[in-house]
Amino acid sequence: MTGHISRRNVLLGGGAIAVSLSNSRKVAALNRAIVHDVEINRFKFVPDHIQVSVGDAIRWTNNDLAPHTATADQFGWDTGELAKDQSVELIVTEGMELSYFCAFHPHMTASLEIVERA
Ligand SMILES: [Cu+2]
Repeated sequence: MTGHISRRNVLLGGGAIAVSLSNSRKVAALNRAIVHDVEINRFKFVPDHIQVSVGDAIRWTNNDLAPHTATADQFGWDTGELAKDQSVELIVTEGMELSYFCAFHPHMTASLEIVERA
């Protein structure tokens, strides 16, 4: 199963989904997908800007004692509350909002950039 995105904790549009493997094209896409890690350290998203491609996953991990979220500026997607040491993955979709913040600490901001896969 190496190369596959974890099916656990995958969020899309705020609801849990199972990654569909219903046809070989999707399987091929998933096999090339990358997981991008964003750590939350001392009330900052690290890194605060990442380049991703559609089909990739972004995994936020909260290393702080305080709870945090990664929430799109217009609320189009949201990790929900992350407690200390908790991680959540979200799949990158076309047209998803690119700027986000922490709903508990709005001064915490970060952004995504969607690029064609090399
Ligand atoms: Cu926060």
